[in-house]
Amino acid sequence: MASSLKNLSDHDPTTIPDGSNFKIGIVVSEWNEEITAALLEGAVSTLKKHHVKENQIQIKVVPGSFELPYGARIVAEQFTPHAVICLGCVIQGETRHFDFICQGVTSGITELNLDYDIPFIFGVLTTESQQQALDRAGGKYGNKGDEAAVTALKMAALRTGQVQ
Ligand code: DLZ
Repeated sequence: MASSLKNLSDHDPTTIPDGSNFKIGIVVSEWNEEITAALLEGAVSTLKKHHVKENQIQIKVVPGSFELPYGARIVAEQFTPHAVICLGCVIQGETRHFDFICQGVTSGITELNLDYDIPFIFGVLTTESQQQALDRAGGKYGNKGDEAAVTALKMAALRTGQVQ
């Protein structure tokens, strides 16, 4: 059966801005590390593919997705990047903790976007199972880390007036 789900890594390379002159911050959470490490790998390799050099990427690690907004603020203030990518993975458990973490990280990242003149990218998987997360972290639906990196480059270009 054909799936209507988008592969998160499918992009037209001609529409992706060159990253040579961008500094990109990444904040990644330790919870569900198997998944978040794959998101990080996807994000970094996509940035490098589009000419962001290693010394133009700053990576900070936080304990859980709930801490991503604070970590992103620290990266924004200390590294003055053109964009900050937030990577995490929240998997539904038996309690409502999932809802509160998702709500906290979503509104936290939204507020950062409005408070700073820097785009903060939402690269957080919110899934019902570990398998759904694996499918989106280098599995059959691509890698949300790639997608977040492409979004960061597009938003950095928008911010600096380089939009095609
Ligand atoms: C506590 C918790 C739980 C239950 N689940 C997740 C999760 O699936 N993904 C995630 O990134 N973090 C989880 N956390 C940790 C919270 O994000 C946070 O680190 C703690 O509540 C401490 O503030």
